[in-house]
Amino acid sequence: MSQRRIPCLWMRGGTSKAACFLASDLPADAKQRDAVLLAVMGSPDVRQIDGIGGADPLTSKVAIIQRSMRPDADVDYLFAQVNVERAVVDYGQNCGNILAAVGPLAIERGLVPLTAPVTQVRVHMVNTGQIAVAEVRCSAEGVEYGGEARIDGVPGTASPIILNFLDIAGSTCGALLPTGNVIDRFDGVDVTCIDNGMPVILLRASDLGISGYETREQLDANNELKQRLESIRLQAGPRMNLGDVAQRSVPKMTLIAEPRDGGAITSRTFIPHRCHASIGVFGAVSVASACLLQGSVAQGLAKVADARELMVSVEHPTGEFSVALQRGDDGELAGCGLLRTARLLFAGDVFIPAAKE
Ligand code: NQM
Repeated sequence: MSQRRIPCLWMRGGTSKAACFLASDLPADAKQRDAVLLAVMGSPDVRQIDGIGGADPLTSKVAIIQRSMRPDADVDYLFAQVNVERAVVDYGQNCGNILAAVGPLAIERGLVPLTAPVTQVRVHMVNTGQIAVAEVRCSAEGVEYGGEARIDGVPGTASPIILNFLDIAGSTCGALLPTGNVIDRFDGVDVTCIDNGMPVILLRASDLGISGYETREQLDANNELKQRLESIRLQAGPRMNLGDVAQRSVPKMTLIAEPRDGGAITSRTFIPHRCHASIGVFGAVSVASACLLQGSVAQGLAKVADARELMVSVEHPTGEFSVALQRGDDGELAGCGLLRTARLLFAGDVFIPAAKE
């Protein structure tokens, strides 16, 4: 049987990797598009052996872009999380790591005119409806990928990409505190449910009988812990306005403990069934935001300054993630920004069996 070829860029964005497409190169019909994306990644299969996915949720991602019709945006970015083990493609979450690749991607694909030394790309994040502004370093020849910026979870250095977010509170759940409470209790465990760019449930690691400093591998091997987290997640999902979350990749589950490397808080995040090697971008923003909330489960553990402009460093299994937060006149969260890097890894065509369309 013949195969079909689809133009594709394979990119690292922050600490994740994605297959990146122009919307016009994929089927317009959602069901057909999902079948194509599953075939591209090689899902469902724990090894994704018949596709280009890396057998890990962090490398089984897709970015789909097109020129935006919105006056306040240059490109539309639709993120898809392709499940590794199940034939599920989830559009119900955003991904801030892959967002870091979207600015360079839009320039590579000619959707945004190149300006040196910095090209600003206004990205409409279709999954959640907000705008992010990316600053991408460029020369007259194109995107500058090399540079001196370092992010934990990625070896070496690369060109800095600055991401600024305007209004991401309640991105998916409709409110920063979707249950209306700063603390809820499920299965006898106190949690804080928050959405500042990503629906996240924070829990104190000690309340679940662990330290919060375990490795990703230790936590992934702890089936009893994973069952307890899933039970809480399934109960909290509907209360966070997410409906039945059994098949969804949100909310994420973040176990927190006191910082021990000079940061504001220590985190271990399940996304939602496997432990993250570091932490997601919007996941980190939501965790950092919870550290500022009076009465959240982070209170008493988090070490944060009482300032209008502050950096909140979220420690994770492979380092830390710094989130710049601003408070408005009323003391409420007013904006945030952060630094990522990205790299174009491969440009070409990805092949899928013709029958998968
Ligand atoms: O939270 C993983 C990642 C992500 C998502 C996840 C992300 C974010 O590390 O914005 O970046 O939480 O599923 O790429």
